[in-house]
Amino acid sequence: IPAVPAIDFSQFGPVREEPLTRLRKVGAFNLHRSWLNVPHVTQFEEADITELETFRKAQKEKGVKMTPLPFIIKACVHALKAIPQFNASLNPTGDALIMKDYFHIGFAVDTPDGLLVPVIRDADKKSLTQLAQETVELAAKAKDKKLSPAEMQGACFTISSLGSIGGTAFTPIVNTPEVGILGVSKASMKPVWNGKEFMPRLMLPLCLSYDHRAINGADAARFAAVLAAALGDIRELLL
Ligand code: CAO
Repeated sequence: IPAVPAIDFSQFGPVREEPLTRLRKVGAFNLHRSWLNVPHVTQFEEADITELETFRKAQKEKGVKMTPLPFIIKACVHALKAIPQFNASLNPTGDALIMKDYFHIGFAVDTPDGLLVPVIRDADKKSLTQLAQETVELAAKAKDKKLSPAEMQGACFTISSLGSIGGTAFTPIVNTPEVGILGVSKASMKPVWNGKEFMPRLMLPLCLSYDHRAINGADAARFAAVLAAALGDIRELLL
């Protein structure tokens, strides 16, 4: 790769040098490695979460703190079961897929020192309430630098939710050796045509990046559609 030339920025104005934390250095290395190794494609989708939001708010009124994240984790498990190519890793020689029969889901947590990705083990065996509690506990541990190495290993698929901050879409980088990552942006009210009229619906932007060596575009479009359908009608998750 052509090197970026070193520049003395002080010739343009005052500067300060701030060393990167160890975590940010490790993160930068992993992101760069993935960016260089993986042919990335990002599939965009929108989920109508109007009904989900009504249910979530009702739970909140009963005292259960629940953001959209536990619903998204459940929907991802549902989609991984429906399209198992996403629950896989390429073997080291790149000529076979290692299919996984477990469902561990990582989620990105923004901490002052950098990005951490704690992992919810066996997310398929956990209720929404358990997932809600566990995400809150793991995010708090990440922010307090108390995650053990085991709590950051073994993910099948990662979720990066920037929805509480904003944005309409972004293109997340796959957390190799996983083959897919779901970016979630901020839900917003939009006029949606129901065949007769425009209705105000709460729409959640989904951005699914994937390793195009392991997954073809049609499967990615199916995965995103399954996710959107499950978030649009959470009864799908009972099937
Ligand atoms: N759209 C609209 N609102 C959303 C939303 C979305 N997609 N996602 C969350 N919100 C709301 C929540 O519902 C909550 O509001 P209420 O209290 O009214 O319910 C509020 O935003 C704050 O949510 P939160 O941030 O406390 O919780 P979370 O479960 O959404 O996220 C965590 C937890 C750990 C994922 C988040 O704190 C975080 O660190 N996100 C950053 C991840 C990141 O940096 N990714 C980039 C990786 S690539 O560089």
